Amino acid sequence: MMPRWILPIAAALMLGASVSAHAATIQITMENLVFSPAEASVKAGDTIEWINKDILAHTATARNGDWDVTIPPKKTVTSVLKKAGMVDYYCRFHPNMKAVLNVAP
Ligand SMILES: [Cu+2]
Repeated sequence: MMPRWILPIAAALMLGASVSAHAATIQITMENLVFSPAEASVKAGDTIEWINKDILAHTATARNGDWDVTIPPKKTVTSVLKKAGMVDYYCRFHPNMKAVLNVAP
């Protein structure tokens, strides 16, 4: 039996693949309460791999409300960026964790 969270991730990956043949996967790491890189330039349709190396849960929460990803301790969660724009995001549990995604169309 697959864990329940596998299905949405698999669906998101397939969706991302169909958006663009050139979609890339970008890794953003959360370690010692810091997003790295703090500023990343990506493209709409790209997949972000959110890698949490901490023993605490983190979120990647867009200030404009577009997305909100929760990453459990020591886990990796993927999400696909659908909208272009400059997005400030932060962690809801640790508001000092801040970073920027520059999403090109
Ligand atoms: Cu956090």
